[in-house]
Formats: sequence, structure tokens, C-alpha cells
Amino acid sequence: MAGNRTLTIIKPDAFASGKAGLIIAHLEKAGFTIRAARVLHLSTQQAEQFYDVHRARPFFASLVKFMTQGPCMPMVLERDNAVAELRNVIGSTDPKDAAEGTIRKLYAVSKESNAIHASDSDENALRESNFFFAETTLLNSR
Ligand code: FUP
Repeated sequence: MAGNRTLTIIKPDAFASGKAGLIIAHLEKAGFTIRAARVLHLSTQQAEQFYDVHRARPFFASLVKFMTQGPCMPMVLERDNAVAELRNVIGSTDPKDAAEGTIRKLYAVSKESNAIHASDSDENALRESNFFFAETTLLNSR
């Protein structure tokens, strides 16, 4: 899947406030196709494992608490140059710094409650997709 697939999560803040539909519409308008999707409520252990790279950071405990506060919606998305294109569409981590029209500018509340996750490399896209989805649940490209 390297190159044309990436992993996104509609985070608990955006999911709880009813923004999932708007965010999916935004992603589809930006040329992404949904190849897998589910709704789940992460356990503390799952959130810690997903964000393991940030374990030593001061915001880690708060981030885990935020990600486990309610259901979220991971999806595997496909389009050309998927990782870089999705990073452009979501905008900067902190909505204060995000460009106009990006998903975080439109829907994020703060640097922590920032509405959406996107993989930052092809390697992480594969790792994160495997975290949520079995290979057999992924649709193949036509
Ligand atoms: P991003 O790739 O834009 O999601 O940002 P990072 O990988 O740097 O951070 C992962 C998540 O940690 C962010 F989405 C939100 C959270 N975070 C904070 O809560 N505080 C910070 O100072 C940095 C990140």
C-alpha cells in the first residue's frame, strides 16, 4: 500500500460533536477513497501503543486520556501521494497555525483536541493501518 494509502482517524472530539460526516465529505472532495473504516473506543493500552513514539513527551498522558474519552473513527484512505496530500488537507497540529480551509482549521478546538490524525510517512501509514485493520478487510484498488 506504500505510496497511495494512508491512515486517518477522526478523533473523539470531532466524532462526538457530529463532525464525522463533514470531515468524510471534505476528504472525498479532496480526492480520497475510503478503503476501510470502523468506529471503536480505544482502550488506554491501545492509545498508549498507537502513540508509543510520543511516550516520553510531556503531553503523552493527556493525549492518551483525550484519545480514550469516546469513540473514534479510523479509516484507510487512498489517492495518489496519499500521505503528503492528507497532511496538506488536515493542516498543522495546532489549529491556530493551520491554513485556512484545512480540516483542523475548520474543526479542531486546540492542539490536543485537533479533530483528525494523519500518518506522517508511508512506513507509519502501513504500521498504523495494520494497527486497526486486518489485511483482509482492506478493499483492493480497482
Ligand atoms: P500531528 O502529526 O500533526 O498529529 O502531530 P504530532 O505527531 O506531533 O502529535 C501527535 C498528537 O499529539 C497531536 F495530534 C496532538 C498531540 N500533541 C499535543 O497534545 N501537544 C503537543 O504539544 C503536541 C502534540
